[in-house]
Amino acid sequence: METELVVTSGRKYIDIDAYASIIAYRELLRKRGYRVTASSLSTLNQSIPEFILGLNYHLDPTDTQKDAKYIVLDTSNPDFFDERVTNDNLIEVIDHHTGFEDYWRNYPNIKTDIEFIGSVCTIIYERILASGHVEILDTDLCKLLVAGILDNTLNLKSSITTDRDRVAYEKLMEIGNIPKDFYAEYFSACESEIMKDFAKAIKDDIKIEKVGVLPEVIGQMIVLNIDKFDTEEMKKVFEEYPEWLMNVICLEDGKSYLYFGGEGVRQRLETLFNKQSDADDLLVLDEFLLRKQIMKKAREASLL
Ligand SMILES: [Mn+2]
Repeated sequence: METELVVTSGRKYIDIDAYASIIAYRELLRKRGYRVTASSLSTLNQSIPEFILGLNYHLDPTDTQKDAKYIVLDTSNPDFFDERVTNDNLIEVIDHHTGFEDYWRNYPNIKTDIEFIGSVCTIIYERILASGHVEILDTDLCKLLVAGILDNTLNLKSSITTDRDRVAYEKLMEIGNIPKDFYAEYFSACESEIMKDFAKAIKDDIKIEKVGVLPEVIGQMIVLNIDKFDTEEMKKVFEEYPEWLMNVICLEDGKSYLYFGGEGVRQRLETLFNKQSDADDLLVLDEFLLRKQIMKKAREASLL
């Protein structure tokens, strides 16, 4: 039997960029004649609200062939790959988180495409375009990719947003004939999803990775308005960790609210950002940064 290709992503939790891009890449590879599925052993986080799950595209079951070959999207750190992936069954990595480019140079048989761009969905859109299969982009597939771009670029307002992301967004909106206010529908659906179980929403998007002076445990949440953010409830989630950081990105005022706990964390963050903290447990950045940007900054600072 023909080898099965499995498109998958990270371990533990995946977000809309991963969810949408693995589904869209499956559609492209299927169109090109491959036997391919898209699946994940991980929990879908709150960036994937119910109406997204109700679209016409879904993940496949995870019981894949024993000799299946894997393609990983939206992460390039091998410690955080879906648990079925090994360096022996892996054939391709497409990501927009930096840090592991050198590592993958040691594996010339594994194709890698790691670019610091707003969203992996943008890369997949470009591949669909380049392969000449734009016809697979129906409204629901466009909505998926647009949601991934909106989420990962913070409504195209984050400084990591590239012109490629903007073009992909505009083209997908046009091809899918998607109403202009789709971003509002998407972000308010995510907010409702968060409010259903606030603590769980935080837990479902915690990254544990030691980078530079940052605490090892880093959470992230995107909110429309900071007033709705319950700091007491949040602190309970981090109680079990000796040190932690929570990046609350507020779309309305364009700021990152960095809450933190643990000895010495305040000073380390003040040094890293060259900015006084606003309280014992809070440092506010004048423009929002995504967690991956904060980690990139810390990684670069540690190399100086
Ligand atoms: Mn992403």
